[in-house]
Amino acid sequence: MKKLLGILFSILVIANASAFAEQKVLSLYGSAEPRIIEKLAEGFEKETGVRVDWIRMSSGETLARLRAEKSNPKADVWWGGTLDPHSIAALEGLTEPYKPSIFDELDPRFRDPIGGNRVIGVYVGILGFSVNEKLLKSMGLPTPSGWDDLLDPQYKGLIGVANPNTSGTALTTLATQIFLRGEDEGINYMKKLHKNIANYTKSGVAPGILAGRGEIAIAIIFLHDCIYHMEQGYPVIAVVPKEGTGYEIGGLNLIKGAPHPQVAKQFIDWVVSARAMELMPTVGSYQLPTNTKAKVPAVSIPIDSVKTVDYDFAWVAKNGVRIADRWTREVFTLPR
Ligand code: S7P
Repeated sequence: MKKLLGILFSILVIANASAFAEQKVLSLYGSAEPRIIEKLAEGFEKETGVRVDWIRMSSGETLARLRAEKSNPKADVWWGGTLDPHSIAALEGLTEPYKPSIFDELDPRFRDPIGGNRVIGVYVGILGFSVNEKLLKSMGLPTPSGWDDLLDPQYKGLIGVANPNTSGTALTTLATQIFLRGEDEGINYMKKLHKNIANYTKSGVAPGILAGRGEIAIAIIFLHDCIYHMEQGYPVIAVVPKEGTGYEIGGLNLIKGAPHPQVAKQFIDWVVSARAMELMPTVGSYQLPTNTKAKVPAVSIPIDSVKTVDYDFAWVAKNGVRIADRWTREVFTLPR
């Protein structure tokens, strides 16, 4: 009898242990397109059995959420979205440095942009214009080839970009003008551009959809999103601004006080692997992978083929909140 009870007890312990293992959960905030986050969540679940609960928010929105949850963090990892709001979060002590186990596989130019493994770089994307040429032609208007062209009054009400307070794409746009012209001239440029803006969206990619539908003619977005929209049949083309342009590094962060720190580190180690990065183009996500072993999608625009501004990620980490605030006070409030 004693023996039988012993066996029953062991069975119960094993059953409990496996039930516990099945319940492992990762809480993920993602700031790239939902289809990409979903694909990565599925991939991780398949390999590890860990359930991934994820939410998609724009980069600036996620930063605001982390600030609000500082004393009681709800999420473990923040993956994707532009680096700048990730870096601001790191400087504000909302995240923790973590060096992935396969750090050496990541491209040294992009893996640790602000130093100290405070934000890990997971992909690279080039900023530019998604242009609905058909619409412009029907209006007898030329295709713009650079930033200065966008200031021409002929494009009044035809240009879309997001709001830099919510969108990492838009903060990249603002910082790009500052790196091209200096801070005051960059703000002046944004004031002039403001006159031609149809509307400011919350999410960075939204103006691309509006251009695809012909609701506006020119969207300032990342060009990998434009390439995806072209594949979806929208009549848009990708334009790299001739004066030079900005670029993003996609961010990856371990959230300070993460409820599931071990699983969080396991996810971070996995999501920087070549096999995880190669999942992205399977759902039309054509950023350049930072893992040097990952295949680069054939349709992606190589960063070395583009004239880029000297984008200082450490500077934006320190000044991003201030310049977005300046934009709100000095640009957004102006009449159009
Ligand atoms: O997923 C595509 C992508 O362009 O979206 C991110 C972008 O920042 C969108 O978020 P925001 O709304 O914050 O602008 C990019 O990181 C990513 O490449």
